[in-house]
Amino acid sequence: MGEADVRVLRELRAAAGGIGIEKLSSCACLPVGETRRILDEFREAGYEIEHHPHHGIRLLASPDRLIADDLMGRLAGASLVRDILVIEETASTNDVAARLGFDGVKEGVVVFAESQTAGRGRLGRKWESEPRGGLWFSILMRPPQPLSDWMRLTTWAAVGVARGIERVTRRSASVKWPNDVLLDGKKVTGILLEAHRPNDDGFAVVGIGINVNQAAFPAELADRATSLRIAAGKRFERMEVAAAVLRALSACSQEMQADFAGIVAEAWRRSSLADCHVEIGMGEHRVAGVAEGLGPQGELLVKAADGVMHSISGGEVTVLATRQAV
Ligand code: BT5
Repeated sequence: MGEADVRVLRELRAAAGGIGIEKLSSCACLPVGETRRILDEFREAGYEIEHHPHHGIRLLASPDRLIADDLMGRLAGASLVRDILVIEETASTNDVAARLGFDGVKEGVVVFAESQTAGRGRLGRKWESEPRGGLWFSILMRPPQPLSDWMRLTTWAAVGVARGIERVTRRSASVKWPNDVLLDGKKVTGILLEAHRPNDDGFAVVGIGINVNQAAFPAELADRATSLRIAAGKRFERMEVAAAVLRALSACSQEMQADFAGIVAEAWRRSSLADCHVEIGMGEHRVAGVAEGLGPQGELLVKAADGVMHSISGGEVTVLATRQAV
């Protein structure tokens, strides 16, 4: 897909009610014949395009396939994203992004895969990545801040994804510390932050898995996982979800530079943990107490029964009792 194709798509989307071929061509700065040829190519590629005698040309649906140029064309102003790669199948998009990082590629590349054969969560856990069922992607970043600040990226990603999901579903999304986004109390997104420091010029890979159109999950996940489709009762165009999420992440990234405390405050407002009695497992180590807030880097503040405040930077949270029950 070239620049002209992206322009035609953009004009078609802007004119949702339909547009005549002459107007479409002039808006896209193309001769009419060239526009017609591009429209034919789109139809062959799976875009549903109607040519109505009164309304003119209308884009009815885009293919259920991620197309890098189409996605990029929907991201005007999203400064976070410099380039998009779409791979049909790979083991894990985090590995692909890490390879780019080791090769010295600049930050801002987003790697999507339609299918992951070894999608993973934290501690090597399996991440279910149904082919074309969701959005499986990784963002290559080179944060200028010291390594100790990089954990902020998980909070940033959780807030950005929650905002993007809300925008497309119109349902409120919560954040479960540290790396989950929930709809209706069930996990719809998992985030995997991996830091690489081959030398002083290190990089971070933020891996994000968003369940979009799955109708069901394997039995062991069925009561804990959800998709946008299950939560909202309809299918979503995955590129539209991807664009909304990347735009939200980009806006959040700018806010984060100026005011990370604001992002942390939003993560806490969205948190399903506020004032809950929780237990955090960190390997063999466990801390129990009341979740009282998030610290300046996004760490969870838990007040134990002996009054000691613990600041925890990662782990597995179990809610022992909700606010009402404490
Ligand atoms: C996570 O780990 O939630 C991070 C998941 C990150 C996935 C993305 S996809 C793109 C990129 N490439 C990768 O290889 N990974 C990233 P954690 O908090 O450890 O949660 C893992 C647990 O979530 C599993 O043990 C399951 O219980 C559950 N789970 C697995 N697949 C799921 C899914 N599709 N939806 C909801 N929950 C799932």
